[in-house]
Amino acid sequence: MIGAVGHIRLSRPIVTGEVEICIQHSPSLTFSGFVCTNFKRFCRVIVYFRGGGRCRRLPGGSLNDMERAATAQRATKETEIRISLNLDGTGISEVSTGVGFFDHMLTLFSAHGLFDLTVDAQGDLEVDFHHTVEDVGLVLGEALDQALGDRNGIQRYGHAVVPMDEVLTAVTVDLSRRPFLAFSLPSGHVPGAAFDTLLAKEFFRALVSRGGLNLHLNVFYGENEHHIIESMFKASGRALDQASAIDPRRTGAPSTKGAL
Ligand SMILES: [Mn+2]
Repeated sequence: MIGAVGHIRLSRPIVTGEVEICIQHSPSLTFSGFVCTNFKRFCRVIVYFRGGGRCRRLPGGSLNDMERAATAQRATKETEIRISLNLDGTGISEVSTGVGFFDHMLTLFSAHGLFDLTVDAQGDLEVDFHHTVEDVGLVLGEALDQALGDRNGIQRYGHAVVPMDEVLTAVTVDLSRRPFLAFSLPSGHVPGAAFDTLLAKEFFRALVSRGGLNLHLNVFYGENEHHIIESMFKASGRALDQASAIDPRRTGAPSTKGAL
């Protein structure tokens, strides 16, 4: 019965986090028509019912369809950035960083991760791409962390192996809140493009540090710089989509510690 209910009205607005509601169970009680409002960030509502004097969690009673989205921004003397991210989107993006190739990569990330993404970045491109790329990574990490909320109920791990013509890349992610980046290129690879793998590494390093994730990028082989970086962004999108997805069987933290 509860599993079919998408929304529930609460007597007061929820800020964020986990809320447990105990409902007096009666045969005549109907849940349709309840509407939840004031959800600005992800909240998990767990519905219990009272039967036989005890309050019990209903199987499938977690209502997970609350919005998992966030907007983050940052303004310094080097860059001004605003990013909105919806984890449960459809891959729609509007990206403007002033760096064509970077826009192309972030668009791929959104499309293959099925994230809705808006990126508005103005950076000191007269210097070079570095500040803009790194700061977009920081702000995207911030938005990701916010959108994930308490990280309860998520898959936590994700991986994707993605080819791009002659390149094959594997990305593995753990949304552990333990920032770590492993970044491995084919041996002997020499970075060589206006937007090269060293710059891509700066982006991922920033994303990892603010997003609170462990990210392993392994390029097995391939030589074209554009292809290598593209495979990284595509695979990262897919792996992050998997790791951030809600597993309906999981009601708490995806860790035996009890919290991430
Ligand atoms: Mn391309």
